[in-house]
Amino acid sequence: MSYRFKSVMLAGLLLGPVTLNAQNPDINYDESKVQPFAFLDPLITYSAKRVKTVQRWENERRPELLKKFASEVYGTTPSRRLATRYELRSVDSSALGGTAIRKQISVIWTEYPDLPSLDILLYVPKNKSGTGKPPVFVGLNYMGNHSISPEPGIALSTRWLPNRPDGKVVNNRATEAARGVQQSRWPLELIIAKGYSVATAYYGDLEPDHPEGWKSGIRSVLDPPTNQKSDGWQAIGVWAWGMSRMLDYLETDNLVDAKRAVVMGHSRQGKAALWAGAQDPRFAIVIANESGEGGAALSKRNFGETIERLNRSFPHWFCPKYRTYNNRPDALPVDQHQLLALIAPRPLYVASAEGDRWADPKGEFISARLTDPVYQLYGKKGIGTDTWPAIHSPVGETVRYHIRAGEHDVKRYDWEQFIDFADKQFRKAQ
Ligand code: GTR
Repeated sequence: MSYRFKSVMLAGLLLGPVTLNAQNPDINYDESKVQPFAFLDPLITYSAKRVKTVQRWENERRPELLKKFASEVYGTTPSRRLATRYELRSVDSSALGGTAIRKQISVIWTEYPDLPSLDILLYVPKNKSGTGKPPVFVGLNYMGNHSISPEPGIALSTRWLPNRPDGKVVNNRATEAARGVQQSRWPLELIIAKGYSVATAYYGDLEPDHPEGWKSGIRSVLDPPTNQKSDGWQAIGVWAWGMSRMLDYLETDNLVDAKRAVVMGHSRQGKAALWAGAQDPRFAIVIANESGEGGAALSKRNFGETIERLNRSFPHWFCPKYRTYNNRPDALPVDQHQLLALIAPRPLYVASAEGDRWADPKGEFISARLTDPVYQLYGKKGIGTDTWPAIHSPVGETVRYHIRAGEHDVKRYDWEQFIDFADKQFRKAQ
């Protein structure tokens, strides 16, 4: 980190004259009220040594940061592997108007027949545009596999789902009318036309998203939260783990190139995608869309959602220790740019939306920018500029960032950028 950059950060981007009540902080949306905060250098170890080589980063600093994110933020991922069996439920070789193969595969947890399976929906392009097997986007969806496309061959999820005011999910169960309700977030035609596969699954297959959800999810058998360990595994960690299990399956499927797997998540799934990418180096590219607090956004920058709000609204997402930082993010021994840095040297995309101030778009940008010194260790250029870009003007090379007009959502524009980024990165790697 150059001195110039540090001083620009501290003087220009972060300083503000107003003091907030530390006991009762309000949500701040005023850039002039952003308080100065400590910058945690990703390249200085907890024993105050400066990391100057890739070797030291990989052998010492990266592992100690990973451990800290587990003990302070996301909880420790259980190391026990669950035995699995893959059951092919359906194959349609003329899906999406004949352009794609659609498969549905259930991951069965063989030791626990009562545990819900993880139901993967996979689309593979029939028209291979590049050489070899197509790369694959991997991501969890919010409303069931049936929500990403109206194709009637997709099994309607029978799992617990949050009710919808439009009546398409009633008594926490999907109705036929729920088909395709989130198709705008998954522009399959575009993705397939560009030569990419997509693998998705409903995140509630792993753990329904409410405080009691663990009882019918993976945690009930792998690590029940009953004794409240301070680094106990929680829902974000479970979803991250689930994306790695999807990748385990994809490694066995000859239709896709699992070495070119792109983990992508939006919002809470953006948080999970980052944690998955940090822990599982098999993900070749990591994309976090509007992941905000506990995702890409700096925790110590008081803008938008706070740790306290996050833990209050979603007590089942983060480990108990994280709650001790409610209202005192300054005491956290990590900040989220260090999570992003754990992705290096792999390509990383951080995306924000102008109308999504809750997620602190500028805090997401600064965080991405602060990974640059780690990418530089590998001879790679990350974001490469201190200037927060204008709307629809992506910046950066191996770490890329954009801010889109509009609200908190995943839009076609976002996918266009992600695909373009993946194209460039995979071309470079050839
Ligand atoms: C919000 C939460 C955010 C983000 C979002 C989402 O309510 O406060 O951190 O995760 O949900 O997942 O849509």
